[in-house]
Amino acid sequence: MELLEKTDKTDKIHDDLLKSFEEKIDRDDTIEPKDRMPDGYRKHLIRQMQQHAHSEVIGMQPEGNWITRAPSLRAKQILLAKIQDEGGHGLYLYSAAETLGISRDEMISQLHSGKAKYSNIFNYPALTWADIGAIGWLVDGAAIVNQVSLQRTSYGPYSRAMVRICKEESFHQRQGYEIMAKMMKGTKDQQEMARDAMNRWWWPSIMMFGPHDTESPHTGDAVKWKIKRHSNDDLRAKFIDKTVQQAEVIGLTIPDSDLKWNEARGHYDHGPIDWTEFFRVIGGQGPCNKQRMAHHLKVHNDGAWVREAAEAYREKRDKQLLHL
Ligand code: BYC
Repeated sequence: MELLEKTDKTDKIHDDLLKSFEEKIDRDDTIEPKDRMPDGYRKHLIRQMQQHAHSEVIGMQPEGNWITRAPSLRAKQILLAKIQDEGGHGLYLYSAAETLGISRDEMISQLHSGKAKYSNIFNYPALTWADIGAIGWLVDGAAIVNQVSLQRTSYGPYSRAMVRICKEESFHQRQGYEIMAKMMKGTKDQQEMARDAMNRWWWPSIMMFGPHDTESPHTGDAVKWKIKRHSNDDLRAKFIDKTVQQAEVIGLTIPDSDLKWNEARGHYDHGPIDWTEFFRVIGGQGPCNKQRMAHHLKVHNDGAWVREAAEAYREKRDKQLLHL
């Protein structure tokens, strides 16, 4: 009886907490780190936010490959600033994810073990300077559409990180578009390079939004908890609609013969996406997965002394503060 009463009481507390969480979600209040939240909500966010943070940091690699080969000092300065921004985005997101009770070490170790994912797109190589244009225009362009929607996500720290990130992303998208526009006005070889980059980056970019809604296992909970404000397919359609027009302006053709305006839907219809390729790439078998992870691991290990020094400094400062 004693035990039963206790359980009833515990159940009641649990129900009340769940009710107050759900009411906050219904009112469009943000959920903050010290608020009680269902375990599933916390786990869902830890998975998505760390995937997002890892994407920002791994995404520095294909672009970093071109810093020493940028065609002008201006282009090099812009590229450096952009890559530095991506590192900063990773830091905002790791810090925001830490508020959910996971440490940065644990996130990095999940990345290294393959338990945590990062965006499919960063497993493709940046072969020419036009690829830097395509990454800025298409990859950042797709990321912005997703991130503008995430500005209204229900978890406060994630939402606020997105607001800061979006301000920087629009500059990234423009720098990529500018490179592509310039190349399309250049020599025949430069135009060919731009077309080749467009052809290679288009399909992986539209895969960035994730599987179709009917095949997306996490969308149900994400929409219920207002983590996602728009579905994968809605965001993909938004990106395609605006990018088709931008491509036309600079004389590039989207490599999809099925692409057609659908008056009834108010969106472009597109051809079938190769999901076998998508799952192969996110499963570790893309063209650059091994290289990306080996590089991350090496730099992480090389940087161990920096973390140790920072930790020793923190301990020393904490001791000094205690004696004040
Ligand atoms: N890549 O049920 P679903 C940047 C996985 S960086 C890899 O739809 P969800 C930049 C998904 O994780 C910013 N995996 O999942 C940086 C799940 O597998 P698990 C990039 C993907 O979470 C440098 C399974 O497929 N943006 O801008 O509801 C230079 C089923 O999917 C992907 C982000 O990281 C993918 N594309 O929705 C330039 C966005 N898609 O976890 C630029 C943050 C799906 O069960 N993430 N999967 O093993 C999100 O918004 C959401 O997680 C997604 C997927 C829309 C991607």
